[in-house]
Amino acid sequence: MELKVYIDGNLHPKSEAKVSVFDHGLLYGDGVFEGIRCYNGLVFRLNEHLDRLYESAHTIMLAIPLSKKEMTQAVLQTLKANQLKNAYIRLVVTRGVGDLGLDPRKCKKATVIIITDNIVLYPETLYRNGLEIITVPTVRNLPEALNPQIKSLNYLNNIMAKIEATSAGYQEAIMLNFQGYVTECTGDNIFLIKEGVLITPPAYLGALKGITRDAIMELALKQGVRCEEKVITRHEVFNAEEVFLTGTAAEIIPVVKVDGRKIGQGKPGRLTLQLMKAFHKLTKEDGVRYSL
Ligand code: PXG
Repeated sequence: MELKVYIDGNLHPKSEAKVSVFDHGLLYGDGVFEGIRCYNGLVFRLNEHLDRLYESAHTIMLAIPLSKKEMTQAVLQTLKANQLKNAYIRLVVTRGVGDLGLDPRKCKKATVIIITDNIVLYPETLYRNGLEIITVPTVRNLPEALNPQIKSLNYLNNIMAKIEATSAGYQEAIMLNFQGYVTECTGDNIFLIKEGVLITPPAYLGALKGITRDAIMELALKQGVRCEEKVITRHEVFNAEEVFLTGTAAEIIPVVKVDGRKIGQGKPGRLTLQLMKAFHKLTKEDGVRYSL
């Protein structure tokens, strides 16, 4: 059966799922999105993802033509139509069809797209042995210019950094802000552990407040691990006991080398492994349940 894609209330076969070339999502990256996972019939933290989507939309003055309740139903309907118990969900809301000018007032109605598909994770060996990453030259967007809290369709900042990483032979990259402070990676948040304390950069430096990031901090606190949002430089990363990345797609992935510097013992650390285990347990409990 061909995968079905939700567009504005209708389900279309993947090969026929199309939007207009006049859609400002395409012409200007004018829109917002979310990446969500579901695990064995449970949409992980769907409400939190919808809150973030609607907040992004509110900030760019984009009216989403569905209530959160209707959006939830649309997501579940699409998952059921595709008979998916485990999936990656891509929720996209664009400014809609307009003319060739920038003015968003020309776009009369937002376009709502829901894609549900099978997910491709990092290979299993990377979760066992850890990832090697580098810092790249492209600086993270300034919050005062394009706030990283807005999960907008304009991801060129991250794509530039991704290109720099992959050209150098690495899969992920640390992005610094304009002052040289560590913000996050191209599609993941970054954490380090120093003297047993879990540390992640504050979002105001220019990082997305990840849903996985929130979940990890909650799990750490529950396990009695102290948790701090702290301004850090590469020096703190190089000299951490453990480093890991978090994101919807990657979940938690250990980092064992940064810019050629070995992190800790050069293998996934004890607290990282403990949090990975706790996170996997959480994905079985926390979310919106549905049946096929
Ligand atoms: N930072 C950025 C810039 C992101 O885009 C995260 C952190 C992690 O947030 P969550 O809420 O997922 O814990 C993201 C996640 C991908 C991919 O293919 C990831 C994201 C967007 C698009 C693609 O890995 N966003």
